[in-house]
Amino acid sequence: MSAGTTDGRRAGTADRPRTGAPGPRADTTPGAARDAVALRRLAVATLEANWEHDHSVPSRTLYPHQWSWDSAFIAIGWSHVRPERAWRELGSLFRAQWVDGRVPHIVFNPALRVGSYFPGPQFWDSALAEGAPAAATSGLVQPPVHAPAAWLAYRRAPTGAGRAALARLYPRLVAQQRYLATRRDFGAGGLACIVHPWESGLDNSPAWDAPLAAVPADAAAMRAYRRHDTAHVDAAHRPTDLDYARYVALVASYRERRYRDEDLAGRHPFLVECPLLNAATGAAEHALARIAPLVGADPGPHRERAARITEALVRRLYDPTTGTFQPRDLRAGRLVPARTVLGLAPLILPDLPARQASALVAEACSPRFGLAARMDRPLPSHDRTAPDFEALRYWRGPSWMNINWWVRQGLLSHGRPDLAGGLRDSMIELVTGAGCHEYFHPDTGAGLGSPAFGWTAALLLDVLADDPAG
Ligand code: 9WN
Repeated sequence: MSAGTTDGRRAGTADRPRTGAPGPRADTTPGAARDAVALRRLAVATLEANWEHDHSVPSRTLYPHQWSWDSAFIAIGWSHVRPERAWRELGSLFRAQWVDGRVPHIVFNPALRVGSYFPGPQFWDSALAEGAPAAATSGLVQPPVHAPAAWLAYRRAPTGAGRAALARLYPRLVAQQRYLATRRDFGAGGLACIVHPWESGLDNSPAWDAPLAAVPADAAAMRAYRRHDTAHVDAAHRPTDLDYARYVALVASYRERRYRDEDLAGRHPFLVECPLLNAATGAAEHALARIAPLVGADPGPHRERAARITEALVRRLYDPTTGTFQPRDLRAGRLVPARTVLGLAPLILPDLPARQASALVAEACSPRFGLAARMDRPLPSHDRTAPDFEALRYWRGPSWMNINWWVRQGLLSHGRPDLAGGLRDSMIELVTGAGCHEYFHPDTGAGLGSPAFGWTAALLLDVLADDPAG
């Protein structure tokens, strides 16, 4: 495998060509990806092309900075081909950690021109916050999938350098957990709240429609801004202007308080306990319990916290009448009724009680999501039978590799290799047909959003390597 050409340089300057095309053309044409070798080559070429000095961009066109949970998924991919990059990826992200422990969801590359992403660093103005790093960042978080990623990367490449990287990361991963457990538990029930849909990673999921409806905003407010996303992708495949007006209003509300979490409870218009973010927090404690002995720390407290998070998830977010997990809208004081793929996320927890685990498998196998040992397409992001299911619009229906990878991990840890196998085959088939797209049409498998997308490539490498027949 060739060494990356951008190593050691701050590429991505204003005059850099901004195409999404990675590497040599023959390697990146979906039609060439006929078998596992070609697919692997496609994935590696995509990762190489998105590498930027000390991190990976999710996409050269749509997302040219560093994103938090993208970097975690991408590190898993790097661990298969260039483990040192997995550690650099996580290391660069955690260098932007705030003093309070939050890991910002975007770390901006100062070399890029103004307007390369909306909302950019000027809009976030992280410098006004106490304890923000020197680098410009957003003030929000994303699901903390970094400890599981670090553990998987180390397990894949258990070298001395990997162990040293784990030792450096460990206190930072612990601080991230502490931030979520202490500053974000607005419901005082043992779960962290998201204060913006972007924090869930599933931005315009129908799960957020009800809580977002309480955020006063007008689509016309977007006339004051220039959206960057719709210059690259069909607007019909993206969140609406009204969604964006609300996103912007929520950031403004948080920014006005200099991103301080104190007193947010009574004032901020969006406070929701998300099943995915909290499942990630629980999975992170499980991963930290595996990492702790390697770095001379005690795994006991991590196991205890993991058990408490699982218990809180079941107590606060599991709905026995629907048999799935649903977000809790703290301001409205109720569970959100939409049955989205977010509800399946707690399956990742190995200590999820058998009752809830079987309910989630049944939910995943229902016509809403279509999981089976032989299946044509991976799970969609929303209930296929719901009236607001939209096959083309972002997190309201399309299939995504990271969510399917997540569900597959859960199926493996709950003793369902048959279903995990069906899911794996359908994921590989999807990328074979369409290339490393950001998301996919849930029926036709057509590639949507950005081409050459980082976590699609990374997680493809992971499922390819995990060959049950090999
Ligand atoms: C806002 C980078 C990110 C992902 C999110 C995905 C999308 C950003 C956007 O892209 O969100 O954070 O501009 O739409 O929803 O999951 O991390 O890939």
